[in-house]
Amino acid sequence: MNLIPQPRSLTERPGSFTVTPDLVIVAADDAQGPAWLLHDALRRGAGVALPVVRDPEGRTAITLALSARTPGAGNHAQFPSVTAERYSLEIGPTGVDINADHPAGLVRAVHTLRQLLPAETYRDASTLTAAPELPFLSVEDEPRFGWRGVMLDVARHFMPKEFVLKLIDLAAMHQLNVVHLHLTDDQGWRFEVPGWPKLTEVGSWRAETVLGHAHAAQGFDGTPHGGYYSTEDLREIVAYAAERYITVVPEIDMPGHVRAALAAYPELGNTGKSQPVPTSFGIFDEVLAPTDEAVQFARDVFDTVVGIFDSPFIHIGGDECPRTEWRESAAAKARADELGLDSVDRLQSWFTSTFADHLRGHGRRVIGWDEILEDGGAPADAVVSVWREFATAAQAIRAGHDVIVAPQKAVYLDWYPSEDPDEPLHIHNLLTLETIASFDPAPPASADPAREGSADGTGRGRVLGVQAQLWTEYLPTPAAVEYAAFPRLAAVADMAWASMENRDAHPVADRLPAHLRRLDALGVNYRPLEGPRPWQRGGTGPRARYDR
Ligand code: TNX
Repeated sequence: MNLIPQPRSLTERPGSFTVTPDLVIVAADDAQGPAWLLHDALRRGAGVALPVVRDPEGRTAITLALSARTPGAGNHAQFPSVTAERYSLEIGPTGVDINADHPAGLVRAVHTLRQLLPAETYRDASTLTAAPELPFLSVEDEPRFGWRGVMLDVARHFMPKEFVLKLIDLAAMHQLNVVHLHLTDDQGWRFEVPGWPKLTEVGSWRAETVLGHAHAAQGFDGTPHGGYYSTEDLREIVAYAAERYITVVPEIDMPGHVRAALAAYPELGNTGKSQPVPTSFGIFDEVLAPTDEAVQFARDVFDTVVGIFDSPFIHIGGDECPRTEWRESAAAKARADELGLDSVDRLQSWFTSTFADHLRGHGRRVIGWDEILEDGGAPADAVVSVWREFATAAQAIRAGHDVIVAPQKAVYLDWYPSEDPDEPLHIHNLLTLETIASFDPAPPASADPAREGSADGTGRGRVLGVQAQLWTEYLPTPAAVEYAAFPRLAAVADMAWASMENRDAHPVADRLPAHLRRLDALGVNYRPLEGPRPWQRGGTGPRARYDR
């Protein structure tokens, strides 16, 4: 079957069910959304427009049913929860039966069903010459982790809205349920905030971009780069994801990585100095000043964000925030004293709590990169994205935090996919498919924290799940992002969904060749298993890797 991710249990039987135009899709009111997703997929990819009905009236059917009713449960009411996503799928001579407790589970089943059809059905128009067949089988499925994410950095390089929607589709196909958008960074601010017009007028574009790697710059390209999403664009992205039971988690990176905001409003910084949006990449000393104005700015930003995104979690960044400017600033020292902090280094912790309090008032929880654990730490309800060292996950859990496992050595898809000197420019290091396929995201001291609800028996912190990162310093276009993402993201999706036992029994490497036919049909610029095609190589210009 070559399903990715591997379902929890799958039993094949001899025979197959033919998808013919006289079938109907049966769904009660609460299952209509998933039913129409299936309808749309079959109409486009298989050329059959099956009626979606409430009563089969004796016709052969694909039936989507909710076994335990969850009246009024919105997309996010049960997120992240593995039980909301479990489903059963039964294909036999009398039809197809899908059951789940929650519509999210029905959507996951629809995506499994789609993978059971010929790969050609992933095309936007049917190229089939015969009615497609579905193998007789039964699947009982449930994810290992309730948070299965992919982060796209749309700040370093702006990605068109169409590509964000495509990534949501690709996430859905791989049974991921979180698309995290890194919306702000030094090199660009990507959405509108009422009252702060210069964020987009000034902060959303830079004059040019470094050619080659920042550590071996080959000059600058002389071409402005920028873009931002309108509020309507973001609402569309959120709604599109919600139809697929995917949560869009917005990230506003503060108090560091804010040079685009400071280019727009230098008064929010520690020096007041006006500097343009940076044209190269790295970690900059310029950070928010610990002032009332900066806090008001952050509140206005978060108030806008919660009006657009319905995610119960809002990411506040918090990574790579040098203390250099605070240490040199008399005003920052005075503010730290006034707040009773014994060092300016603790100002980041104060920012984290201030943001968390504000967002809690909106009924949301903050997530921060693992630096929020340092110099005074974060409120207990803050979720920690563990990115530097995997071992930090266990520490964060012991400190009472829920964690998202996102270690660079296992899930940073901006790292090189191979040691091939012909690889196109990536940021650095090496992350192979094999490394991903063998990584167990459960921290030691716990066999399966997702099931126990606690990694250390305290009943406090726990692993919400796993998330891959696509940082785009050196992935300037959707094609470059697709090359870095696939097929490695398929292995991440398998890691996040399937148990270790199931992954050992069904190595993802065995399923990838068939899966790549699906990505071919979708027109994804993936990296072939044997290495880059000639036109995907770095060549000898600024897209060549500089470390070879
Ligand atoms: C570190 S991961 C960063 C990003 C970079 C990334 C490159 C994290 C929280 N911060 O700003 O883009 O490394 O791999």
